[in-house]
Amino acid sequence: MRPSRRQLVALAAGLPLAMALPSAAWAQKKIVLGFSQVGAESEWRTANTESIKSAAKDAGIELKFSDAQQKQENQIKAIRAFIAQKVDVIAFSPVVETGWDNVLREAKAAKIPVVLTDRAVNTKDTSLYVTFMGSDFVEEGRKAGRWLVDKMKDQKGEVRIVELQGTVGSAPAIDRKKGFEEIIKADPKFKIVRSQTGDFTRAKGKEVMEAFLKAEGKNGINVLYAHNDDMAIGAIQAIEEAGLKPAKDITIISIDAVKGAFEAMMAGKLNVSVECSPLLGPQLMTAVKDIVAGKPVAKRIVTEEGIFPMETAAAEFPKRKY
Ligand code: GYE
Repeated sequence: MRPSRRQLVALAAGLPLAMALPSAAWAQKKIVLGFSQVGAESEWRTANTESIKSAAKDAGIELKFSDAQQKQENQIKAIRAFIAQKVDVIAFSPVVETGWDNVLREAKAAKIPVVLTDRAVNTKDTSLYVTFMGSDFVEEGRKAGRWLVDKMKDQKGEVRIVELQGTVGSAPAIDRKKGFEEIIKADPKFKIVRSQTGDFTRAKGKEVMEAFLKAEGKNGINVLYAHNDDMAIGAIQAIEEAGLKPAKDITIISIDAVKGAFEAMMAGKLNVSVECSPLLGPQLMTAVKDIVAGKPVAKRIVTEEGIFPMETAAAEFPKRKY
């Protein structure tokens, strides 16, 4: 009997004969993907988890899913467990940017390819991951900034901005701040008077906005820039409880464009949301299959996205998938 192509490839790669499975057996072997998720902090994250789970199912990939509850140590533990279980590919959305080199070196030593989804890591050694797929967060910050500069172009006096930052040390918090500041610094009338983390959650967004309102007084804040919709939605409650009108007394800009943001915009309480798509599941599964098949995968896969001012919300809402 002639050896199959798969067997020849395996033999040529120096793999033991036992691994040169007959092609039928090989075809039946399910790819196992270990995925370490950040947590369940926001509507965005829930949609992202759902996208990954359903795409794995559709692609016939066995998914080992682990929720880190916003803690890096839990993600490191999960990645180590995936290495011990000898999964085919590890994917994760790193909660913060730094501190991954050791565990990624362990994966590399075990010859398990790693895919970054949604958030980037900060490392000098880019050989530690195959690809990073997700949004351009700096550009999202710029879009928020450009919208504000345009909206306030006729405003003469100072524009006092409060900022609700995402999780400290996370790629979206760092980059969304950077992109926004890059744009508004062109005009000194824009001033970020307070900036604090709300950890991407509604509860924290509300709590920190209450503190901002207390510190700055009812007339001391013109604009709220929130790094995600959930924090903006929490803050809207705080603004209403303080007797102010959200989106009128205080202009509110946020990021993600999840359904909750569209509802707030249609209720006239949120001015604009910059889109950030959580639907990364299908492209992740394609990349996983390509990697296992030995096909080349782009080092960076950027998600395409737009911006939705409140005037467009009612028309867009029925088309939204998350
Ligand atoms: O914007 C936020 C979530 O990493 C892009 O994380 C993601 C961010 C998203 O909790 O809502």
